[in-house]
Amino acid sequence: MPALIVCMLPLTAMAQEGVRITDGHARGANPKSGAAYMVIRNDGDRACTLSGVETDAAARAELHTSREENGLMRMVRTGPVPIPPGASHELAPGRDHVMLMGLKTPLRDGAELALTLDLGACGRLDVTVPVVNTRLPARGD
Ligand SMILES: [Cu+2]
Repeated sequence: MPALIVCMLPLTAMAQEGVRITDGHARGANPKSGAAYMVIRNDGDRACTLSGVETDAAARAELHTSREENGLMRMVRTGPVPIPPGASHELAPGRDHVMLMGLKTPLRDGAELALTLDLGACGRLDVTVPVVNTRLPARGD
């Protein structure tokens, strides 16, 4: 029996080696949409590329960035985002973020949001972030 477990573990363990997230949180903008934020740190020796995000919690999850145009904050799709070894990339209000569209249920404080990050050559990373609606940003999404 122990041999079987040893054989199965590396598949998932290797995909995530050296990559971790900190400061993850999410909040709703309205009942149908919201955003998720986190710092993705690459402590491995492989070049990672944040290429996409998936979730069962919403119809769509996209990588967005916020930028100012003519005095207005606008959101546009972004990515893929390179995260070289030793680097980190911040998804934060008013900057890059995971946009959630078509939420199946509104994001309520205390709930947890499960996401899968597609990190290119670094594989896929399952993360869970808490919903904190009161953590309001300065501007944008
Ligand atoms: Cu957005």
